[in-house]
Amino acid sequence: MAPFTTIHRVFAEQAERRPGKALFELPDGRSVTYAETAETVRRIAARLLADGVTPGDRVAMQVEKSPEAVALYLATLRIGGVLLPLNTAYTAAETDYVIGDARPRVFVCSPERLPGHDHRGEGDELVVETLGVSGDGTLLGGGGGGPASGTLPGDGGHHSELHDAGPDDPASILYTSGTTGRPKGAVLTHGNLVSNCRALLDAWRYTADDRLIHALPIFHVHGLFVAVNMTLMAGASMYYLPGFDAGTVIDLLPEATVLMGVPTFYTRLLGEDRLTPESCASMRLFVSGSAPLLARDHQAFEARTGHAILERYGMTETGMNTTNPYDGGPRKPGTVGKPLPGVETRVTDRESGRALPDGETGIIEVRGPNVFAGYWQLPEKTASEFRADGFFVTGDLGHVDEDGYLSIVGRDKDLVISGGLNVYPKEIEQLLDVHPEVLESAVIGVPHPDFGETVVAVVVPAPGSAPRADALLDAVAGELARYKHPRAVRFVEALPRNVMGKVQKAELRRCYADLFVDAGAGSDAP
Ligand code: MLC
Ligand code: AMP
Repeated sequence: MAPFTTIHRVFAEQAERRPGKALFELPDGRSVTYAETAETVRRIAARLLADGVTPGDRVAMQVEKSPEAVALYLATLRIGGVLLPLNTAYTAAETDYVIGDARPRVFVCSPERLPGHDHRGEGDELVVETLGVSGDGTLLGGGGGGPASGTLPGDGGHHSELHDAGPDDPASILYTSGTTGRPKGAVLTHGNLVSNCRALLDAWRYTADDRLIHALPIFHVHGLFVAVNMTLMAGASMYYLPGFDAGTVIDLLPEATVLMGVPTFYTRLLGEDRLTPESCASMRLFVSGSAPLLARDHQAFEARTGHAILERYGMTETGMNTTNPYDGGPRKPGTVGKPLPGVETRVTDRESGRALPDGETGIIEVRGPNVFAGYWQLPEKTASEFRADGFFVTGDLGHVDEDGYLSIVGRDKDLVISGGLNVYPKEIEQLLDVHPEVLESAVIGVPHPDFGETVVAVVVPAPGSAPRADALLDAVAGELARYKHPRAVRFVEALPRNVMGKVQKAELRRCYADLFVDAGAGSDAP
């Protein structure tokens, strides 16, 4: 067996092997090579060391997408730090919670974010650095009085200086909310990242010849630990976009070979006349994941382009679990394929944990080198999500067909996935329920033509109150990232409950299923 290696070590090797090759192709026509990125990694690593980061320390990153942000990720790993990527849409309250929980040594934020979110008051421990979208800010020494390039302590740039992480050492903590309404940190190890990346490179035949269109955010598993890691490890290049814009992606298709996206990417691309077999002539692979891709969109995409989208299934806590085949079998619409090599999945009965025969629907469980180490400082919560034999209980519902393909048919966890972003109803309900004009609330996800699902709040007014929807939304808006905001509020006299008193969300979802059916992309409450 090959000795254990890490993402940052493979990157360093790639940078030596192909220094002049473009890693990033930017929208303004500039490119950034492997060697240039390696140099930025060394500079940032030196800065982080000077900030006092030691192995195991967390480095929080809440910055706009830039090549330097990827360098910050690699620099953190290079010195044994643990990367804590934060969604740039988080409000100050959401950010403060995560910073307070994970206690990073350094918090790197956008320069624009600094005035509103200066965490320096949280004790001497936290060092705040800034990194702007064009590499400006204190982190790279431009404007914050940091040391100049090339003269930094520890800036040797040799492999021997790379931190020698083991497979079980933490590499990153990704916060994911939960049914409790409080975000919890999923601790991913170096072994998780490398093993999953290797399995995907192999499964999708991803090589140095690939040119990826990267239009995802880099604060989630999909954009960072799938798309970026695969590109770095393969020595490939990426068209690195600030976000998803259908027109820009279509412009790039003739230059590219692979696109990785959430289903909203594909529904939006289908709305473009320029999506044709000709525009996709150089493309070899379209991947979808993070949320269910409707079979109808899969079929429409194939009819329009000749390409069957390859759907795969993953999770923050597990990285990628299953994938449809690249070759050697059909990519079945409505399925997420089979387990990646080394990954085991099974479908069980929720209560007893008994494995169910193929065809029966139950909870999907996963075991393998991809499965995270646990929730940050929550050993009991961690233990409650694992079976005694090491399988992780995903909370997704599914079944396996006669060919071994897994289909996800629903969720046992109370979760809305809007445009590939997770929204936990509890977090919103807790805010609504403390409003003086609200007796109680239930937050649900309903079908949406652009985001797949969107958030709706069903509210029972307090006795004698007649709250207005916009006033309620205003009251919670300041606490919640924009993507979590309910897009409609409906008032009811009482919430439907079962005999146990539990709110029947399935009934509410049925009741409001058509709310956005005819709504256009991006529309708010009809
Ligand atoms: C943006 N908005 C959203 C939203 N994204 N609202 C709900 N859900 C979303 N996902 C808000 C914007 O703030 C804006 O607010 C309004 O909605 C319209 O925005 P837009 O311009 O249409 O959105 P856009 O910027 O184009 O973003 C949409 C998107 C993006 C789908 C391209 O959300 C995205 O890139 N999603 C991918 C998320 C992701 O990477 N998930 C992977 C998680 S990892 P206003 O104020 O203007 O109305 C994972 C594991 C796995 O799940 O298996 O991969
Ligand atoms: P996150 O916690 O953001 O990583 O989201 C993980 C969840 O996204 C999973 O538990 C699934 O519910 C969902 N998910 C990911 N990929 C798919 C897919 N291909 N089809 C359906 N749901 C998916």
